[in-house]
Amino acid sequence: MTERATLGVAVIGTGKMGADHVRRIQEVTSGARVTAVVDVDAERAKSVATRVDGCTAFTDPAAAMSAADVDAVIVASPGPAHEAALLTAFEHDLPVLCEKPLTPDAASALRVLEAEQRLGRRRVQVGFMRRYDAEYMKLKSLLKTGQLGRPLMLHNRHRNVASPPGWTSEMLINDSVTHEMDVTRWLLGQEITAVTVLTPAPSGNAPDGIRDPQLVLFETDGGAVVDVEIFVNCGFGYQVQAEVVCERGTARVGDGHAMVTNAAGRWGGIIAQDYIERFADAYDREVQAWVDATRRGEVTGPSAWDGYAVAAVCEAGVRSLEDGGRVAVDLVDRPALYR
Ligand code: NAD
Ligand code: ISE
Repeated sequence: MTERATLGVAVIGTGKMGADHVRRIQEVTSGARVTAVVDVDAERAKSVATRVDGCTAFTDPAAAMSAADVDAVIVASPGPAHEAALLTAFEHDLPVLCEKPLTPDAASALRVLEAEQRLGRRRVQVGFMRRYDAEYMKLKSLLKTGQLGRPLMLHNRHRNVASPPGWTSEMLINDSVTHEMDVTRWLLGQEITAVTVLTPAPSGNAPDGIRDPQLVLFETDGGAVVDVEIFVNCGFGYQVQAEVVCERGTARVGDGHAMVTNAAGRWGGIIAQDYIERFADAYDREVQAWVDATRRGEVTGPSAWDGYAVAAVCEAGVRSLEDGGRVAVDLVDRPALYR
C-alpha cells in the first residue's frame, strides 16, 4: 500500500484536549498537519487557527469535513456531540480519532457501530490513550508472556486534583472510570460482565452533592475481579496506578518513581497535576500511531466496539450508583467487523 502524503487533519473542538492535539500535530507528530479547526465558539476556533499556517477556522463540523484539504478528523468536542460528528465523518468516508467517550450511552454507541458496519470497514479509533502509555504497554507485554500465570485481580487507583465545575456523581463513572473499563478489557482480554459501586461518606473537599470518592468493582467473563478507587477531588495530584495480581506474582505501574530525591531528612518525588502532563507521551504515541496507520490506509487501536463495550459498562455502573447493588452488563454480540 502506498503511503499518503502529509495528512490534512481537522480538529473538532478546540478546548483543553483539542487545543493540545493541535499543538501536538504541529510540533510533535510527523506526517500530518492541521488544516481545519472547528468550535461552536467561533472566537476560540479563530484564536487556535491563527497560530497555525494554512489552517481554516469553522463553526460547523460538516463544513470542515467537506474542505478539500481535510483527509482525517480528530473529534475532541464534548461526548454528546460525538455521534453527529462521527456520522458526518462516515458520510465523507474520513478516518477519525475520537476522544473518549465514543458516545455518552450504549444506544448511541450502537448506532455508530451500525453506521460503521454499513461502510463495511473500520473508520474509527477511540482515544483510550492508556494503551499507548509506556508503563501500561510494559504491563500488557508481561501479561502476554504468561510468566506470572493467570491474572486473578486488578487493583486501580485514579485520582484527580479537583473536579471541574458542573461535575456530577455519575461523571466519576462516565468520564473517569471509562479509562479503567478499557484498561481492564485490554489488559486482561476479557469482557466486564457486572459492576458494583460502593460509596463512602463523601470527602469534605468534594463539591456539595457529589459522591466522591467511589469504589467501583468489575467482574469479568474470565473470572477476574477488578477494583477501581476513583477520587476526583483528592487535592494533591493526578495519580493513575494499576497492579495486577496473578497466580505466580504481581506487577504494578504508575508509582511515578521516575526520580526520587533525598534531601533534608526526607525522600520523595513529584506528582503530576493533570492528565496532559502525566499522559503526555501516551497522547503523542497515540496520535502518531493513528497518523501512521491512516497514511497506510489502515485503522488500528481501540475500535468503535471497544467504545460501545465501555458505554455498556458505564450504564451498568451508573445504575449501580443510583440503585445500589450489583448490576449485570448488557452487551450485544460482537459483530464480525470487530472480531
Ligand atoms: P473542553 O470543554 O475543554 O472543550 C470542548 C470544546 O468543544 C469547547 O471549546 C466547546 O466550545 C467545543 N464544542 C462543544 N460542542 C461542539 C460541537 N458540537 N462542535 C464543535 N465544537 C464543540 O473539553 P475537553 O476537556 O477538551 O474534552 C473534550 C473531549 O476529550 C471529551 O470527549 C472528553 O471526554 C475527552 N477527554 C479525554 C481525555 C483523555 O485523557 N483521553 C482527557 C480529557 C478529556
Ligand atoms: C478526563 O475526561 C479524562 O479522560 C482523564 O483522563 C481522567 O483522569 C479525568 O478524570 C476525566 O475527567
